[in-house]
Amino acid sequence: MSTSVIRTTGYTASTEAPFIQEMAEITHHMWTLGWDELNGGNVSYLLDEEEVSKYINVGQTLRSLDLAFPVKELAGKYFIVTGSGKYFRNVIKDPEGNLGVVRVSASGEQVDILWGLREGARPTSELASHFMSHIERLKVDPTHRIVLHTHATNVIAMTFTHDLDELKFTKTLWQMCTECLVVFPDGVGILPWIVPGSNEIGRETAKKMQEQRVVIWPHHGIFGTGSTMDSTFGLIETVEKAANVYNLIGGREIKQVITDHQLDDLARAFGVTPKAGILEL
Ligand code: 2HA
Ligand code: ZN
Repeated sequence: MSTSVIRTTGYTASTEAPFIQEMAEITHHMWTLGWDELNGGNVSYLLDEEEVSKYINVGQTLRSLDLAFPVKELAGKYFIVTGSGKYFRNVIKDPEGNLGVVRVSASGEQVDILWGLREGARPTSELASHFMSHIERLKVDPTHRIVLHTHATNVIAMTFTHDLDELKFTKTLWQMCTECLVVFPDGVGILPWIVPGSNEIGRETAKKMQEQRVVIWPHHGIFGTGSTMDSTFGLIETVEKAANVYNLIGGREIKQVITDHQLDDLARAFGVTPKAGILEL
């Protein structure tokens, strides 16, 4: 007999679901990077009904929660999300206690919890930013699936010492490692400091997501979006790497840089269009 949970409903043991494993893997990885201390960070991942229903009984709602912000655009959509107050460190050993699969109700005013979030747990405190960002990214990219928020250490540090003008910030990141421009030609958006967990920060984050896939919250962390876990994590990892190089340089004298013309050559070679207003050619 296998030691995994055998359900009488005919569903495969749900923790075998690839989307649950991906969530467990990525949260563990980010925790080991030191980005997600305590309950820091949150992830949401848009799923297909067909994929969810292979592992979870979508006909059975465990409970429903009211949303403080209606998301009619997401009605009927399924997501796997991290839980509010839950630690990334613990997801891998207890996915069902720390993650949840939810479906947005037909009115867009509630979420139905279908799996996980055991013992009354709630979806991430940043659900407004996640859901509103999903709405905006789906408008510009139908393959969009993932919103990932993490307290990437070097990005946070850089928001203390660098000008927060997003064009200047983007240019510095592009200059730190040659391939940055290729990975995020759309640049990074930057919000002013806003109280986290609020609908306001959700709205402002989503507004920035209309133009780019990365939004930085000064002195707090970063939001990245994408169509796969690999590409979304890779995007954040690349921004964090550039911020790391910036911090390593610190106040020391810079003797040479990647010039704007070299960045332009790079963009042409890789067929990407740099965000306007940054390169001076
Ligand atoms: O507590 O990261 O922004 C989770 C967070 C809030
Ligand atoms: Zn945070």
